[in-house]
Amino acid sequence: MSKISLTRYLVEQQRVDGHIPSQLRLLIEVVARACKRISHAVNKGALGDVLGTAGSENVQGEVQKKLDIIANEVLIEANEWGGHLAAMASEEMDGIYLVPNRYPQGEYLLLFDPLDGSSNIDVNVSIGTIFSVLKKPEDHAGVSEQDFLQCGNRQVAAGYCVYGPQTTLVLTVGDGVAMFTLDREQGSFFLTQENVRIPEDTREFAINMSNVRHWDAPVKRYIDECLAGKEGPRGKDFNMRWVASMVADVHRILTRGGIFMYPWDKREPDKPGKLRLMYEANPMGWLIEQAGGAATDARQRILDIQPQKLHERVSVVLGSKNEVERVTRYHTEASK
Ligand code: AHM
Ligand code: MG
Repeated sequence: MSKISLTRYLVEQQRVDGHIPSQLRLLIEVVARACKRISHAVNKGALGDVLGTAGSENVQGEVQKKLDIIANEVLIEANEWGGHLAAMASEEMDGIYLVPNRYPQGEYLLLFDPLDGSSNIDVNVSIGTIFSVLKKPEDHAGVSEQDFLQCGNRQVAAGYCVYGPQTTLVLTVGDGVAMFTLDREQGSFFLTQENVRIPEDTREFAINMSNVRHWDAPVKRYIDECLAGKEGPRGKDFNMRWVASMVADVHRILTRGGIFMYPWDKREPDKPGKLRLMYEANPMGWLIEQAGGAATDARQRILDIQPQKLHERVSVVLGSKNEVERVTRYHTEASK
């Protein structure tokens, strides 16, 4: 059987269910094309002069890498002229980016973390692009930051592209999760897995263990129990993985199960967490749920959180359903 390209997949989805409007299909294809360009830049590494810092900081006070900025520009350039978008927002831009007047305005809003896992760029470890698509509210003309502040359960498409040994695009439009692998010779993404499912149980956790002394008691309880292994209350041994690229950790979980946690900790008690709600936790949370997993902020479902600001941070617990429910239960029990 011939391989199914991303374009063919989207066209057929549109035909069968009619739930991918043509503007949304265009949007997804444009994002995929941008990811292809980012993938090429990532691959060139030192030969393409794309490594190292850019000497600037983003709105969160993080030092920007050259590739953070390149990826951001690639996504903007690719998306601004197609007529499918009203505005964009990115981890690397303080405010929203309006589609310039010279181009037609569309009905969608695109949010992205152009290059996730920035600390891994220079050391040749997997990194990625995360994106989330919302519809602009129809009750008014123009577009403002307020229009972006919608719960994750309003997303109409979400996905990521991981730049690892293979470049893989992972997508949901609310009808399960599909994976597409980039064929470099043909220059196209081809469907490599459909109906991705995460096992409900797991023996693998992902957390940055160097923060153990800063954790809240329920997080410590959960990890201590995992570490106690066969002899402990869980009665089984656990394995640990931490790539420090959320895309790579989530990709592993979608592939073989597991739990990922970046919880609130005492280092910066006023911040709800490290990761960003709108362009990291929401798209990843939706993908995980669409594959049968769960995603919470350790207390409530991530997708039900009403964002108050564009760059809002959040605690993240996601992956195999039974483990996420356990961690969430430990938190509810502790606050009683
Ligand atoms: P970034 O978007 O600036 O790259 O930061 C997000 C990344 C996640 O991909 C990853 O899970 C986490 O930060 C790693 O943080 P740490 O270095 O504290 O372990
Ligand atoms: Mg990120």
